[in-house]
Amino acid sequence: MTFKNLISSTIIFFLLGVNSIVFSQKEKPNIVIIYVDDLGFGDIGVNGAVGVKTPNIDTLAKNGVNFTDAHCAAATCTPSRYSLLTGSYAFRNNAAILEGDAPLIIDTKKETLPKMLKKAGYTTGVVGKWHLGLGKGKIDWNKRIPLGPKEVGFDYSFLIPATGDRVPCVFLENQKVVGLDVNDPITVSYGARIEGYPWGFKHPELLKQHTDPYHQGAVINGISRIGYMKGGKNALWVDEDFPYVLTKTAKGFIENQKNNPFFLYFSLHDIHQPRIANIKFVESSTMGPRGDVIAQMDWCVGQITKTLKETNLLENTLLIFTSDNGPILDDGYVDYARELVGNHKPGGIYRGSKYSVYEAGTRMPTIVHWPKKVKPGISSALLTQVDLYKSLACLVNQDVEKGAAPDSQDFLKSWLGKSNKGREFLLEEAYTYGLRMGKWKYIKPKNKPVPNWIVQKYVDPGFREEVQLFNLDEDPSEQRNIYKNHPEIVEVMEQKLNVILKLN
Ligand code: NG6
Ligand code: CA
Repeated sequence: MTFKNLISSTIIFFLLGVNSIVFSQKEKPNIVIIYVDDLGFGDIGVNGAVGVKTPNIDTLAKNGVNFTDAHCAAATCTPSRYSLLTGSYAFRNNAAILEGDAPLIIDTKKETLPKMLKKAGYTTGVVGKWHLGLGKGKIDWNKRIPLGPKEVGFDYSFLIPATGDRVPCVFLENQKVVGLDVNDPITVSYGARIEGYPWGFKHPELLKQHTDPYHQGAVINGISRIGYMKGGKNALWVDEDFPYVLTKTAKGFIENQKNNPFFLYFSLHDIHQPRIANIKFVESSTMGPRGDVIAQMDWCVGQITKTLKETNLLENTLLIFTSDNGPILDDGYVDYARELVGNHKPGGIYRGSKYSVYEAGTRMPTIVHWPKKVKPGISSALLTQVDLYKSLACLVNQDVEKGAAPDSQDFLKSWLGKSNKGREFLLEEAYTYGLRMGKWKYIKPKNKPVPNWIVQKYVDPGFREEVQLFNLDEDPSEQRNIYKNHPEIVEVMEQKLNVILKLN
């Protein structure tokens, strides 16, 4: 090698070394995102859970990085998931909680996180809750659904189509209803009441848990849901079996990936309502149903780590454990949980909940575990799930297509615990907008109409007629609105938010 060549290869080596970690196809880490539903910051042992033990999650935290200021994109499910998979803020697409028969909200012409990973040679799979819509108009549940995970970039899918409290109560595998009897076709309605499964408001005697007026549609497995449904008797899910069915499917997907790096988006139903723990987990916490399903969820996490260990894949798997939005107590079902027993704080010291713009709405329990590359520790970097797209693209050394992931930024080093650098500005979407700038938290005055059922709930959505500004270093629980003392900070943050929202 000539001196000149040596110099240029050294430069190339350095450039690569600084910007990315380059892997051969065989060395590429598997990527698993375990996405829990409605789990709050304080609901896991390492973050102070009181009434329930989460040994499997705590082990991940102890051997990985536990993040204290990492956020989902929004305080509800569909918007957060949309942002995770597209690297785009949910407001850009008006993404909001979807009904069970809503069309797919992800543009299939655009690159997504799984499509990007496929280009990098990954086999991709999603197991669990979807809630991003399916098809493009009225769905025929008796045929393969034309638009869904496949078109979004997943090679394999096994889904709860929307939420556990919405019809249809069936699983979809690769966009077909599992176990459907063609002689008993499925019809679903979110408008007119259709005859079929009895209606909750007419038959309270059939119910395992009583509900608010919004959850009184089709009664299936003793639980009344949002929406009406007819047919598909053989295909109905049993809520109590969710942990086993989903875990077994995720396990199967992992075991099938012998020679290829894979991306698994394991999207649990727990701890969303209806909270109907399997008998194995009933009374496994001191908090009643909400605690029991946390224990059940922890068991699912343990099954995934166990499978990765047994297949010798744990060492080189980047596992991200987190949640889609903050905690909520009874969200439609009266399950007599003792959620706050022993001073358990679902949102930790943070104010708010699911649906709320205060910190507990989006500050998520977040753990990154990758024995081969990540050193155990705690990180206070200010991070958002919107950035996983570009950070993972950097990890696998894959370009992001032009126009894709417009809001995503590369924070790979921080996600891997190698830097404490976080976002300069971080958007928190709810029924109004929150913006973080270091220790400062700005909340825009009320901006969208809020559904009545949110107002009726015991949650604190956070919108006010006036601006709110908190100093989280001194006041992490957002108790003292000090916007009048800091007009200059308010101005900077207001302007930045306007730029993000492109109002200017
Ligand atoms: C709300 C439901 C709530 C829950 C939520 C979605 C009512 C009154 N409430 O609309 O029960 O299903 O949607 O939760 O309809 S999420 O975690 O998927 O965002
Ligand atoms: Ca959720």
